[in-house]
Amino acid sequence: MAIPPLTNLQLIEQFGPHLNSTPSGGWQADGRPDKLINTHCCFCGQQCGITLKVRQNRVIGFEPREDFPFNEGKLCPKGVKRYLQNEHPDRLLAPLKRTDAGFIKIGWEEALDNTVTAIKRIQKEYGHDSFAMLTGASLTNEKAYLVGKFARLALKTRNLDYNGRLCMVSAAAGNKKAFGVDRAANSWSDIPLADVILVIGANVAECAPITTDYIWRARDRGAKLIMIDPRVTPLARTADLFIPVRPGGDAALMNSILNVVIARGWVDTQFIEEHTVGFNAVKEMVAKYPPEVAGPLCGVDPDLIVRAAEIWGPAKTSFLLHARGIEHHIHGVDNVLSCINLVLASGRIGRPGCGYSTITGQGNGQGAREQGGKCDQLPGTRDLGNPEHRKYIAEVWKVAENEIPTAGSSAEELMQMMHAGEIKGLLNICFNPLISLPDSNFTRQALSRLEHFTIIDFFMSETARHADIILPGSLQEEDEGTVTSAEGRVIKINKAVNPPGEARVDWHILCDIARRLGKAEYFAYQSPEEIFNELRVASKGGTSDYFGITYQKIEANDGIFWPFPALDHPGTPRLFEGGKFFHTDGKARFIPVEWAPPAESPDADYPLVLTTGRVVSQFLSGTQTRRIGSLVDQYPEPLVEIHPSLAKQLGIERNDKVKVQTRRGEVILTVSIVTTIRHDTVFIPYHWADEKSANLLTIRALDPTSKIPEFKCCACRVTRA
Ligand SMILES: Nc1nc2c(c(=O)[nH]1)N[C@H]1C(S)=C(S)[C@@H](COP(=O)(O)OP(=O)(O)OC[C@H]3O[C@@H](n4cnc5c(=O)[nH]c(N)nc54)[C@H](O)[C@@H]3O)O[C@H]1N2
Ligand SMILES: Nc1nc2c(c(=O)[nH]1)N[C@H]1C(S)=C(S)[C@@H](COP(=O)(O)OP(=O)(O)OC[C@H]3O[C@@H](n4cnc5c(=O)[nH]c(N)nc54)[C@H](O)[C@@H]3O)O[C@H]1N2
Ligand code: SF4
Ligand SMILES: [Mo]
Repeated sequence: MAIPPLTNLQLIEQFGPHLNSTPSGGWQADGRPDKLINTHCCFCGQQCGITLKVRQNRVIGFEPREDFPFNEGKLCPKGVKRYLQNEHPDRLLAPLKRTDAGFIKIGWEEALDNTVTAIKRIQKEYGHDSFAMLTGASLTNEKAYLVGKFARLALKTRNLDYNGRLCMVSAAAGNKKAFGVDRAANSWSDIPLADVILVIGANVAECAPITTDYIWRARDRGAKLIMIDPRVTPLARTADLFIPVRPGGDAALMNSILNVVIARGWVDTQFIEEHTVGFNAVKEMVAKYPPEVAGPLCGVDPDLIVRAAEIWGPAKTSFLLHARGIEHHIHGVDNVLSCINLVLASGRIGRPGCGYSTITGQGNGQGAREQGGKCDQLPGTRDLGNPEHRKYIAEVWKVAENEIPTAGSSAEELMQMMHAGEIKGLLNICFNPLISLPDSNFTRQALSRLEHFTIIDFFMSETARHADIILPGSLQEEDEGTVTSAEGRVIKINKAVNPPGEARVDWHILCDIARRLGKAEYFAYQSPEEIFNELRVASKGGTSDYFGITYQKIEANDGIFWPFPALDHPGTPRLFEGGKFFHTDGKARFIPVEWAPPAESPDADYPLVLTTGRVVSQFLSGTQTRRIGSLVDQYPEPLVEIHPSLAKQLGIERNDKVKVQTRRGEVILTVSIVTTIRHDTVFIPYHWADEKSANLLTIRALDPTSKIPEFKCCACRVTRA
């Protein structure tokens, strides 16, 4: 009989904690934990299971959870070091107020009083909508739900939006149009069963590291991997077929692959007839994209398009994955639809090994958009413009329907309204727009024009430097709640420690402000679970139905897949079983998309394409990961990736400083000359601040439907500095 290997925790129990102590690990060899808390990583949407080790109300270490079915003991470098935030010397420990002499510490009473007085004054003078709220998808479902209710009932403003606007909205809009629902079509357990995996616009190895393992498992069975990206990312180096698309070329490329698939008869006619509508319009559209026409549009050798079709077309099972590479565009929604058209035509969805998904970005990228942080949505992914939906939520909230404001503006549009002086006040929890929105110079001006700005954060973010009042909030491990992972799995975050100093749990802060605005009756919660139980009812009957989910059930099952409409429901890891989609007729929609150029194409003045993204050791705006020494060591500053042939042409050598300029601004950074990028494309990771910020360069151009900014391409010029 095989003896199961000891888990790391068992080893530590037997042999002592020195087994896990590292020079930069930060916990003493004598410090045995007095508590072990099972929870999840606070960073990306993979939501790996971890165990936090706690000693005397301090997080002193961690273990990856080997029993959690998603990551099974694996973590990426960020997950390994995430626990170092709890005791970090930069933690905000008391409320701060801006004065002429800089920020000074003040008491909570004074801080909250300042905020509430400003809200009342601004709203009295300029109307309710002149006070906006920004929020983020690192918050739990409970907090996201609370923020949605808080903005609508306590602030009475239409103008609430969230940082998922920079992330998930193109995928969400595309999925809703095609499938009538916005969630990963499959749990990740279908990936290893696929014979072909097509990844487009996703740097899986660096941004969804644990997904790499699922793809490898498929390849161990002989699966073929196609990767489409302007850069040969780490996973792409192992692909069977790599297609170096020019940024912004994806819809032409995907239309063309479908063109060949149709021409060779690799479509599932029965599936199309029984489960979809609109195929003929798509067939007509893609007829305009034979490989020799599409190739030049997307900067790709037409033969590669044919080879992709030949691998994808005849496969028995397949999985298509995409992420921000195709979504961060003014045609982001169209790009998503061009992928879905290929999947639907092949009929390979809703069955074992047959799937499709966008890879969710932030920790609660999925849940936060369902619960009401998005300017046009109510809980349960309900539509703020739909009278039935409004009426239902009004009943749950015990208010009249007309007390719920109508849909407001999206995040970048809100920034434009601040710039124009239409929005005068801002409350921000969990969003760092100064780093993350395009065209940072514009964002900085907009923030400086506010009459009042309060922010709730646990670190002094770059955006917080512009605030009048800073309220110290809580880290993920300082509160409990739920989040919904990339797979659509609702999981439980458990509290390990109390917030340090005078910092407070986020939801207490919001409820306190609501009370001071005279709305105590709607915010009399005693615990996150009480908020969750209201959320369950609010989501009931909506597409993202959580009604049957309880904290106890999540813990007992290592997470639960929505929709979960009743207490005895089995959960839904795979949507669309039996070809049943979420539109009222049960059918999926083919939607034809035409390729169109990006907002800004290269020209004589700015001859290159700039694209931006991530590196494995840093997370988003970097407020959290730029404070963790070992992650900084791994990638200390942004490097400008350019191809050797371009470097030669520009007279640039290894480690030179280069100036990258666009019509918005310029940065001077060190170059990284790599053969893994297209000759005509320049890449800069965006996690850094001030003069190192990639968003000094990017363009404020939005997708007309999703309002996502075009982070993934604009025109630039590179010179030796
Ligand atoms: N290490 C790390 N992991 C993260 C995050 C992080 O900040 N750091 N953030 C999380 C979040 S919120 C998100 S949204 C995800 C993002 O995950 P990804 O979307 O995978 O990451 P990005 O680096 O933004 O972009 C992905 C790829 O798109 C490519 N690309 C650029 N332009 C185009 C194009 O026009 N077409 C195509 N096909 N590809 C293009 C880039 O070269 C890049 O390799 O990662 C999550 N995980
Ligand atoms: N050029 C370029 N720009 C991009 C992208 C790109 O690829 N290229 N990607 C975009 C994408 S996909 C995303 S998701 C956005 C991210 O946009 P950001 O909003 O900048 O993301 P974060 O860095 O998570 O910032 C969130 C802030 O909230 C704080 N915070 C985190 N968790 C909590 C919490 O639980 N409570 C409280 N109170 N505060 C918290 C953090 O300290 C941080 O200051 O950036 C976008 N910007
Ligand atoms: S950042 Fe993502 S992949 Fe890395 S450990 Fe955390 S949840 Fe897992
Ligand atoms: Mo994101």
